[in-house]
Amino acid sequence: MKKWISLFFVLALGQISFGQTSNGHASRYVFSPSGFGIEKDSAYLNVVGPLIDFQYGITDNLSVGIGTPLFLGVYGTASYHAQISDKISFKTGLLAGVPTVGRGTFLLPFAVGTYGSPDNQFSVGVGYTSFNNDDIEINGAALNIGGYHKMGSRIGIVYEAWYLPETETAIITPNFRIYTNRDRRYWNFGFANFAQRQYDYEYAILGYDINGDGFVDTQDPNLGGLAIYDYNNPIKTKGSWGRFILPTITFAMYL
Ligand SMILES: [Ca+2]
Repeated sequence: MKKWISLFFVLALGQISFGQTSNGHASRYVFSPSGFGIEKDSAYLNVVGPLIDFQYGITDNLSVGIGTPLFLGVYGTASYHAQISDKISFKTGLLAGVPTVGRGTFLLPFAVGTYGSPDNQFSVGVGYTSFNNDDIEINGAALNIGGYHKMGSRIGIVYEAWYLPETETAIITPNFRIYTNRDRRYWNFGFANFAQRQYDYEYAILGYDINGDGFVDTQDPNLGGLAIYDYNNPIKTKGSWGRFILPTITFAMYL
């Protein structure tokens, strides 16, 4: 993954071009970014449920942001974006955060490439999530795709999907996006489908406890008694997808 990210860096730095244009809310799907950026001095607030995020364009190629997930922590972001060719845009950045209470760090370096125009675009992104505190350490790749397709002057379809290979978790969220002119808000109405691979475990039978002292007395099931399993050696058997679906309303508001 790190190799890929450095490769993207090299590709981007080698082909910097200016004159990035964007219209509408082209730089962001629901949560994930696109390769398009926001213009200099442009700012917006992105509200995804309990996650509140503020982004500001320092120059036409550099953006910074600050955000909080559920007020459990606070993070800062910095990203660089460039238009590489007529149809290809690129963004790379870092999200780094700390919890509000206790010690720990959260890091998410990411890179995303986008094909298309602000009105009709598709992105592929890679990231590496790293969460560490005194108790937990979670590290792993994060792969995502996203897209936006304009359907009318005030409506479009926006979607994104994530896959975290480490935990075999997938998130898919399709939405309608509606623009309200008066308050300059981009509303996303849709649902989020969370799916995680889960496994059933089987345990080998060690034997049967006839006198109820917790120890195996016999291997013969015909003698009665309680089955004692080898809980220390579970055998992973078939997998299935555990899933749940939530309706979602999110919005971005330009300031
Ligand atoms: Ca016994």
